[in-house]
Amino acid sequence: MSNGIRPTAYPVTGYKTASSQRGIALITAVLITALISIIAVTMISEQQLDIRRTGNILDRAQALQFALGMETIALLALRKDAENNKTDHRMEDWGKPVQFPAPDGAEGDMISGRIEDLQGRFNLNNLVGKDGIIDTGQLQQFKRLLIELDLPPGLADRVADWIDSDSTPQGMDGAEDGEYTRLDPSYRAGNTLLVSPTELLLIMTGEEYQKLEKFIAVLPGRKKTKININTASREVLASLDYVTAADIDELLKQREQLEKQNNKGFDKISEVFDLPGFKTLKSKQGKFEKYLKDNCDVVSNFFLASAFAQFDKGEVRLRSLIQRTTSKKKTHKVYTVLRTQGDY
Ligand SMILES: [Ca+2]
Ligand SMILES: [Ca+2]
Repeated sequence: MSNGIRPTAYPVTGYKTASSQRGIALITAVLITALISIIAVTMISEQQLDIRRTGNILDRAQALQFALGMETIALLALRKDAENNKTDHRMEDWGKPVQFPAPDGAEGDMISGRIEDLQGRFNLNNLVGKDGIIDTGQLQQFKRLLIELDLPPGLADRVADWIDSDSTPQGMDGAEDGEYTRLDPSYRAGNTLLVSPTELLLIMTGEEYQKLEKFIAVLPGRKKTKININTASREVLASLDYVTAADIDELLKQREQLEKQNNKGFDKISEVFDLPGFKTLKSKQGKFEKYLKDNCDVVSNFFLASAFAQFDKGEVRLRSLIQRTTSKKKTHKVYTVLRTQGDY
């Protein structure tokens, strides 16, 4: 019986071996196919990621070119303005925001831009004179501006100390290296002109900075700049010496009337003396006329152009500090002093 089983048993075993080998081969083939598929899918998705990344870079590069184009439009607008008139006010073409669709962009892609007069703000670099010493008149004016904005006036001493050349704290509230080197991480005072208003974040709190930033500028050069009474805010005008809140109300009322009825601002600083409050100041305060002429003007040389461009997935926010120098021979120069992406 057993002999009868054996012969049949061998071929069965032999058949089983061949079949399992084929099975292993099949599984191996399936595994290799699966592995190749996984590799292929990974490669494709990585490639797609690369394509998307490159696309984003290209979109951003395109958006930057649009923003730079917007800056050029600002330069041209300011040059044209200098050719046409000798004053700067809020009704002029350069002050009007512009916006148009991005050429060849996706639906809704926009390029927009606006120009602000930086001489409508208080120039922090005025706090220190050419000799590196604090200008007390400017320091007092900045203190008045801080009070207008419900900020501690002592901040003015700290900012002046940051810019002045010595290392002696100004008054009770000043701060020099001694205070900043005790911090962790420690740093030193700038002891030179400010380049960006954001440097104030090293001097004051973020909250204080946010309250102040719209009213201040940091303009290049040691030459004292004047405030343009045609573009300055109420707060900045109220920081001037001698004037009362009622005087500023009068000035703003007159300015608004000129803007609405005549589409212009004050043509000359002396026009302000015709206003009753200012006429009184002029007659009673001997130094007032000179003070106003030394500190204020109706024309500006420094502007901030802000551009925003969106092109598909690329977005660029560009801020350019523009300087304009005018001459009687009509060879006006308008150029970009500083360009930053993000905050001014
Ligand atoms: Ca003008
Ligand atoms: Ca100092």
